[in-house]
Amino acid sequence: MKKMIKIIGLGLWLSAVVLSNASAQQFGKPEDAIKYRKSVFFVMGTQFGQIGSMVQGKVPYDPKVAAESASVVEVMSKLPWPAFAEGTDKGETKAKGEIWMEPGKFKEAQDKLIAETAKLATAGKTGKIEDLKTAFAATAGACKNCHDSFRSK
Ligand code: ASC
Repeated sequence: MKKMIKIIGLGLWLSAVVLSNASAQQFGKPEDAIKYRKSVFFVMGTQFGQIGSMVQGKVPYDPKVAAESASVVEVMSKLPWPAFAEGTDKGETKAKGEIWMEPGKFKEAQDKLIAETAKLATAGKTGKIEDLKTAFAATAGACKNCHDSFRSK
């Protein structure tokens, strides 16, 4: 029992570290913020693509790999947002001005992605490809929803 409380305590502490770190991230230069968020999206997209290949039958389903990828996607989904700081709308970026003109709508799209990737991580842990398929489609919908409004082609 004591051990369980310790483990739960550690889990809460780790979540707090990840969340506070995600929200407190600071950048020296606008181009660093742009590079950071693009790096996060690149890792997220690569790991998500790995799950996509499995649910689309392009590569054999490996439950362990899929579960790990889904967990990485879940963590990544929390990280890019502070990097859309004021003054980072220009440069090597496809970010649309709407991000800064409609912050409420942008925040909603972030929250939707974070919620869907949490479900993706849960689905990854069931070891059932059907669960993964459903969660993959919902997460892809959240990606697309945000890209349609906030990323230029
Ligand atoms: C992916 C990926 C995206 C989304 C998006 C969904 O695999 O890299 O950006 O899915 O294409 O429509």
